[in-house]
Amino acid sequence: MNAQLSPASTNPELDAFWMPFTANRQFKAAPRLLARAEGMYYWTNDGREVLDGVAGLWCVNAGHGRREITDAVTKQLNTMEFAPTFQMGHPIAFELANRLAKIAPPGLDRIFFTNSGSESVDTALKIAVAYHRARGAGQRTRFIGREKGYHGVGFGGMSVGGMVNNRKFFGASMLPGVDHLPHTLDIEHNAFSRGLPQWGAHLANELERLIALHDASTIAAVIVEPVSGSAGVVLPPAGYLKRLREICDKHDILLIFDEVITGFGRVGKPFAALAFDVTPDLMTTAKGLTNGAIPMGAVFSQRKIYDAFMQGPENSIELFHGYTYSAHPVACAAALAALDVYAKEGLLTRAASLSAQWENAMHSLRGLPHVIDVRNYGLIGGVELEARAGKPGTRGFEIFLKCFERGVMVRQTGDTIAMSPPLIIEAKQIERLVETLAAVIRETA
Ligand code: PXG
Repeated sequence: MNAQLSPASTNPELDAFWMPFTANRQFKAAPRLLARAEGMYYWTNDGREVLDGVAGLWCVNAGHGRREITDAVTKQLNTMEFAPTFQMGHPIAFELANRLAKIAPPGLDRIFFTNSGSESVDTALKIAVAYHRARGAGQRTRFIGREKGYHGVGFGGMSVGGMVNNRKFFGASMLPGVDHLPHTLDIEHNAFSRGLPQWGAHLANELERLIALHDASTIAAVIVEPVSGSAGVVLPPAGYLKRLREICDKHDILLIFDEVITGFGRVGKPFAALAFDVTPDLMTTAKGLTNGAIPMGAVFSQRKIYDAFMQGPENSIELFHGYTYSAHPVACAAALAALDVYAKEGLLTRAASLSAQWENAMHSLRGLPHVIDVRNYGLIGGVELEARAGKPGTRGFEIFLKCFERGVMVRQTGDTIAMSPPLIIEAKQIERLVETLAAVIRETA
């Protein structure tokens, strides 16, 4: 193929980096470059201060530039930059797993390390299938995901995910045998709910329908985010997750919570499973695990699942799965230091004490032009705007851009603005975040 090359761009030094989940041409024509970060703030390459309303990308839970993490990483790099964990080990990998087991939801005390949320999801899906096989139910290979779900970008995560744009470009290149629950976003019934919506627990009963269709004996696991972030902040109706748990138990189906964004304090407890008092069989995490400083993910597993693999000859590998960088020593050091900071500053529960103020701040946006819903839980907020006729997403993008110009970083998904600030945020900064967003919403009306 001798395709035509793209035309010369205005910023050729930006051309080589094919940016992820980005409108590359638009970005490169008017780049937004971040150069430095400290505490609650970024600074752009031209020195402007920007309040971080999204913890980087839902990951910098303890705020930016934490010396404790920098020092731990530096020390580890100077001591041992890499060590394999296939048929070998190094002490802080075990130390980290033990530390995580202590803050985990009940029973989830076996930890498998990955390098990202996407890898955590694919790992959990594989563990689910291999678990059933290990106990003689090898026909259980189906997964049930949910519409609007986001579980990363691996083939597994994409297949159980339910965001149309993340799927449609890849056609039928999906895992076979996946079905989806309906999503739980219902603005008609639940607009402007404070915290969890009261309507919609019955949507969990749709799982019974899917089980009746496929038969329980073919289904390995159900995977959901307790709170969806990427789809624009979708909350579980009160009682919904408990109902999912009951149905999974009844049919011997594993329940996987994808806690990549809800993990490590975002919802006022260390994990959403604890906040909602519903314990999954497997739990995927990443992001806040290292405060975003070094890539790392972890899958938390019920002990019964781990134990099911520990059979057969003792010299046989029980799970043929892992990554070169599973439990990378530098990532382990970063995670241990992040956990220390979280513990010392009470950050894994701080969102609970801020959530009333956060909720009021979010709901103060009600009544502004085109605001059709406000959703909040813990330190998560979503503001949904009416789409412009024939131009979905343009209003949301304009608001995102204008907020950035005014020194506040938010996230935009379609016409929803999502916020998830570092858990160190102070009252004044919540005010600034919301006041800026309000001004921009008025201006864009
Ligand atoms: N599961 C969930 C629930 C996530 O939110 C992933 C898996 C994948 O993680 P990795 O580390 O592979 O990217 C995610 C990622 C947003 C946004 O703006 C959210 C994510 C990533 C990028 C942007 O909402 N979540």
